Amino acid sequence: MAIVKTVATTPFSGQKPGTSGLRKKVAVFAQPHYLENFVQAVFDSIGEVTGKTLVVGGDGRHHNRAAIQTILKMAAAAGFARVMVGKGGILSTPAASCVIRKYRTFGGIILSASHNPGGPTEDFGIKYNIPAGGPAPEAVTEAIFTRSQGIGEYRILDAGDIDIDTVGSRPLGPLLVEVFDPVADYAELMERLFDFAAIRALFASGFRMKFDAMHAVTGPYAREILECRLGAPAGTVMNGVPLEDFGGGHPDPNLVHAHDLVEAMKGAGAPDFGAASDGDGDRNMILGRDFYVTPSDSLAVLAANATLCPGYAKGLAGIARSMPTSAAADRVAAKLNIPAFETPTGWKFFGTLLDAGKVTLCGEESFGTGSDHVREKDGLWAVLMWLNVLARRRESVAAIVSAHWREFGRNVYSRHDYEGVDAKAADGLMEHLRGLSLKGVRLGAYTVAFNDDFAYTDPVDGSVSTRQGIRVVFEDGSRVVFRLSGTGTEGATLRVYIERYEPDPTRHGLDPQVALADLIAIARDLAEIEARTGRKQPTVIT
Ligand code: G16
Repeated sequence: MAIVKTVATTPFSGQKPGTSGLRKKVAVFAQPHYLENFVQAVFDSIGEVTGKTLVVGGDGRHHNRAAIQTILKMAAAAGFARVMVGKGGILSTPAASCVIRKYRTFGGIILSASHNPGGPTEDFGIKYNIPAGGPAPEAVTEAIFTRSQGIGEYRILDAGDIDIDTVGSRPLGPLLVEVFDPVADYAELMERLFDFAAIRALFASGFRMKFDAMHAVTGPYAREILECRLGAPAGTVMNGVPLEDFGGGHPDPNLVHAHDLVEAMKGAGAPDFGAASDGDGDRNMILGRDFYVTPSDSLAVLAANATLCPGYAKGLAGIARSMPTSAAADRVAAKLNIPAFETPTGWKFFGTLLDAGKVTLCGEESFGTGSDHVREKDGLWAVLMWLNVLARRRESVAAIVSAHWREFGRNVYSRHDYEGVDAKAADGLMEHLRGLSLKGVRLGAYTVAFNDDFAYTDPVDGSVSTRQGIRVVFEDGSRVVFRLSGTGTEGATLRVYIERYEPDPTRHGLDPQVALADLIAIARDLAEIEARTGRKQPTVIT
C-alpha cells in the first residue's frame, strides 16, 4: 500500500512563469525540491483537484521522463483520480491541448522549453494548461508564482516508477495512469479540418516536400500524417526521431536554426514545399522553392485562403495577431469585413477571444499560427493548411504569396534578435526608450505619429496587461517595436521588429533587409543598441 509523504521545503526565488511557463536550465530543475515546489504550487492554485483527470506529456527533451514520474506521484498524492500520459512521455503542445479538450480533463501539465536547446546542460520547462486547453492566463500564473513563494511542504506518493512506455491503464496507488498513443487523437482532428483527399492527390501528382522535425516532438506526428495518411514519399520527414538533446541542434524553425532545410530548398531541383516545426511542435516555418514566407505573411495568406479548407469553409469569425506581428492579416480581415484583434505577445492572450468565438485564426511573428481547433499554436496544423491551399490552388508557394502581395500590398517585415545581452543593459535600454517623447519628431524620412509602451485590455474579460513592448509608429504606418523576450534562460534577448507597408508591386521583390535599411538604422540609433549592449549586429535575423 503506497503512502503519501509530506516533505518539508523552502521557496525558490524566481519560479515566475514567463511568456509561456517556467523555463530554466536542467540543472536548476534537477535540484532537490525545485520541480516539486512548482508542481505543488500549481496543484494548490487551480482549485479542487480531487477526483479529476489531468493530462501530462512533454517534448521528450532531457529530464522529461524523470519529471513525469515525479508529477505522477504528486498527482496521486494531490487526489487526482486519473492522469493521461502520452506514450514515452511524448505529447506535442498542440496535441496536449487537443486531448485536454477532447476528454474534458482538468487541464494538463506540459513539459517543454519549446524551441530552446535540450540536453543535460540545456533548458527544461513546465507549464499548466487550463481545461479549455490553453496556457494558463496571467491571473493563474500569478497565483502559482505567489504560492511558490510561500510554500513550506509538498506531498508525494512514496512509490517506485511506473511504466509509461506501454499503452494501457495501470494503478499508481489510488491514481489510474492511462498511457495513450500521443498521435491518434491529433491526427483524427487534422483529418476533420483538412481535405486529405486533395492533399493525397497532390502528393500522387509528384509534388515534393521536406518536413524538418528537427529531432523534436513532431517526428512521429509528421510521419503518421504526411507519410502514412497522406502518401508523401518515405523520407519526406527529415530528422524525424525525437532525441533528448534534439541531436545537439537548436529546435527553432527559423532561417538560422533550420539551416539544413533552408539549404535543401534552394535551386531548381529543390522540393516544392518545405516546412519545419520546433521542440514541442507548436511553431512552424513555411518555405517554397527559393522562397521564405514570414510568419506574418503566412497568417495573412492562410486567412485569405481559409475557405478552401473543409474545417474553415464557412469563413472566419475574426483574426487575431500579437502586437509585434505585421499588420498583413489586418488587411485581409478588412477585406473579409471581419474584426482584427491586436494582443500582447503570448498565445495565452488569444484564449478568451477564441473561447468567445470572436476569432477563428490567430498568429504571431514568432513562427506561431493556429485556430480555434485547439488553444495552442500548432505547427503541423499550419503545414497541413498550407498543403490544403497548395492542393486546391495548384500554384507554387512563391506564386501564391506574390499574388497575395499584389492584391493586398506587402507589409515588409523583419525581426532582429540580440541574444544573450547583459540583463541590466537590456533593462536600461528599455527604460531609455520608455522615457522618450517622440510625437512629431522627424527621423530620417519618417515623422513619428506616436510612441508608447503597449498596453492591452482584454475585450472579453477586461483584464489589463501593461508594458508589453515599446512602439514607435510613424505617420505612414511604418513602425519599429522593441521588446525583451520572455522565453530565454540566459541574460536578456532584445527583439527589434521592423515593418513598412509597400503598395508598389515593382518593389515587392526587394530583400527586406534592403527595403527596411533606413528603419533598421533608425531603430538602432534610437535604442542606442551598440552603446548600451556592445552589439554591432543582431545574432538572428528573420
Ligand atoms: C512562446 C509563446 C508565444 C510567443 C513566443 C515568443 O512561444 O507561446 O506566444 O510569441 O514565446 O516569446 P518571446 O518573444 O517572449 O521570446 P513558445 O513557442 O516558446 O512556447
